[in-house]
Amino acid sequence: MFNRSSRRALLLGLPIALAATGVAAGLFSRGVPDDVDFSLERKTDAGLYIAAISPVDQAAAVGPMHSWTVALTDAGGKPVEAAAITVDGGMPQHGHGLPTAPAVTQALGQGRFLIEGMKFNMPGWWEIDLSIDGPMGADTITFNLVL
Ligand SMILES: [Cu+2]
Repeated sequence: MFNRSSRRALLLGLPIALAATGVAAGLFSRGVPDDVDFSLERKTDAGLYIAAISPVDQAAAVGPMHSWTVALTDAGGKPVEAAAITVDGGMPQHGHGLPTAPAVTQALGQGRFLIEGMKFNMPGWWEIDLSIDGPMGADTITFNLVL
């Protein structure tokens, strides 16, 4: 059995352990960091392009396969007509990628490109990563959304 002092340590330690567990759960599974940028139109990481993404039909939702468009301009706002764009992504808090392999399937003109095969299979914080290789050079951007 516990002597008096170790029982006291146990009684004091239990709430602290519970509080620490709660904080860890909040950090690692629920809360999205305050500095995450959720704008869907932004400069790319090196500032070579401005990229905007939007779902084609309706707001992005968990479940169905759907498409997005990317609108790409140079830093001055002139549409980029030809670029090789690859799509990746995943859930940073879960350590997994996208459940599908979405890809740009056509250039729609005026700097717009179609991404097909996007699917989100669970609620939470998702990243959509674009790698862009165009006339200004190669650049990347990560968009964030919470579903
Ligand atoms: Cu997940």
